[in-house]
Formats: sequence, structure tokens, C-alpha cells
Amino acid sequence: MEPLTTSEALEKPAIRIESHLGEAEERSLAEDVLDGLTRPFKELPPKHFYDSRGAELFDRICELPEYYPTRAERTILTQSADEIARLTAAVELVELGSGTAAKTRVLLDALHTAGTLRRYVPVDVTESMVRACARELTGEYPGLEVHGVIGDFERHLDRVPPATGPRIVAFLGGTIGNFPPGSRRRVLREIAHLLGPGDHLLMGTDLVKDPNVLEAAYDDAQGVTAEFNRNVLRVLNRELDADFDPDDFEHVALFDREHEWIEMRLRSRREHTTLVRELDLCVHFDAGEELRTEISAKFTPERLEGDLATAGLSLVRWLTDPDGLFALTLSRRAELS
Ligand code: AVJ
Repeated sequence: MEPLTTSEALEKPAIRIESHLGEAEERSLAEDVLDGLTRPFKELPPKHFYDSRGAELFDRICELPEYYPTRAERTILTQSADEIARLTAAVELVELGSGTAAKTRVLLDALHTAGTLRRYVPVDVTESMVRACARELTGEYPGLEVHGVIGDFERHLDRVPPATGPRIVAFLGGTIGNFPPGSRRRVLREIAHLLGPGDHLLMGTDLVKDPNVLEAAYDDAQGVTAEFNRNVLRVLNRELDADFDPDDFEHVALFDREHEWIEMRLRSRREHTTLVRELDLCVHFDAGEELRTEISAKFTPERLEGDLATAGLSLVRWLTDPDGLFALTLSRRAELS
């Protein structure tokens, strides 16, 4: 290794990572399972899909011909990154659920080229991914500071460091769609609190469209989404010593036209009872009984603007792909405009 010059040695370290996870995460899985599997209509929150196998399956979903959201969002980012950089003049990018930061580079490139970029603040539950991308990004962008926050964006937004200048808070991928309307408002309001007068929220949302296109995106021909869905049962088997046989459950994905959301469910193929040993819990399934594992809301421009307004945000730019499949919205605090 090259010896450091005095000025480099005195500089603050480029990477700083703080973890806020602990036992609370294990408790959250146990509580969600106890609560969700004893309801009259059984349900599990989608956040427990993403162990390492789940994250891999999700990456494969993003490559599927039927699953258009990832490609559409990347197209929009590529088309609009320079405009976003110009409109925001952001010195920092805070990214909620940063993952591998694959799409983030498009934004970082634009901010770097515009000459404003100083800091990247990834917020994610997976420490190894945040560390790996911090190392890569500080290598790719000389002078970039990375302040990683290992945590859950539903609970740890107060750990996001104060802004050092105009910031973009990015919430990409359409993840906001996982929250039912009431929680969605709460999450959006909490995110809005990260914004000061000169700051912007950049959010990705999937749009309402032909139900056949939507349902195919969540029920692909290769069965990758089905495997992803059933993976949550393997997570319960491992983490809570449960004895689910994933093959006892059939993957179901349907578009609920009234609520305008996709629902994924696991349908029990036969009557049976499973034991969740860690919770001392017996769970009975009738033949054909369904367990809801995810909702993924699809938006119309009107509804999205309404949701943003309820969180005290007003729309600055509505950006979409040439096929109008997906939207990226840039918004900011309404009372300050
Ligand atoms: C990561 C929540 C945006 O809802 O489209 C993909 C997850 N589920 N296929 C989505 C998912 C089934 C995805 N989000």
C-alpha cells in the first residue's frame, strides 16, 4: 500500500457505517409470524422474503421478460438523470433500501458530472451489501463520502445523518407499493421528515395497466416468482424452527381491481397443520386456504399525487418510460415551496 500523504491522513475517513440492527429484528419476525398466522385471514409481511436466497431470487425476477418494472425504472433514470441533477443540485443522495445500488450509479454519475456530489447515504438492512457498495463507490468516485446506515427504513429513519446541503432522498423500485394505504401515508410522512426546504424525494412507483400484463409480471413462466414466494416458508423453517413443506403451497398472483394492487398468496394444496416450534404455535390450513404474502400497489397519477399531498409533498416532475409502464416522481415539501 502507498503511504498516505499528510493531507490524506488528516482527511476524514471516506467510509462510515453504523448498524442499528440487533435482537429487535429477530423479534420482529417472531411477532409478525405470531400475529399474521393466527389471523382469520392469514398473512405475512413481504419484508421477510429477503434472506440471501430471497435476495438472489429477487435479482433473477428483475431479469425476467415478464417483470418490466426494473427495466422501465432504469430507462427513466437513464433518460432523466441529468435533469434530476440540474433540478436538485444535490450534494448528497440518501437511498432507502439501497441493496446493490445497481440503479444508483446512474444518479451518482449525473451528480458527479454536475460537480455537486459529495456524499452517499445508503440505508439498508443488509450490512454486507452496504459495505461492498461503499468500497466500490468510493473507488469509482474520488472524494465521495459514504455514510451507511444499517437499519430498517420503517424504524430507523431518525438515524439518517443531518443533511450537509441539498439532498435527494431516493426510494426506488416501487417498494412503497408494499404498504397498504394507511401505512403508506405513515411511511411517506416519515420520509418527508428527512427533507428540508431545498431537498427532493425521488420515488419509483409502478402504474395501473392491463391486468394480464400485471399478473404475468408476478407469475412468470419459469416459476421464479413462485419460488421467491415460497421462500418465505423456508425463512420461517430456518429462523423459527417451523416445519413447512413449501411444496404444500401453490403460488397465486392476482390483480385486485378495486384496490388496484397485486396480491401474492400461498394456497395450501391440502388440509394440514404445521408447527412453529420457536413460537409454540400450531397453524392449521384448510385445503385451498390462502396465506397472503405481499401486496404491490399500482398507481394512477391522480392517486400518487394525492398520497404525496397527504404526506405534505408536492410534485415537481412526473417522469415515465416511453411505454408508460412505470413512474419516477420528484417531489418536495409543499409548505416550503
Ligand atoms: C421489490 C416490492 C418492488 O412489488 O414488484 C417482485 C417485489 N414481488 N415480484 C414488487 C416483488 C414479486 C417488488 N418490490
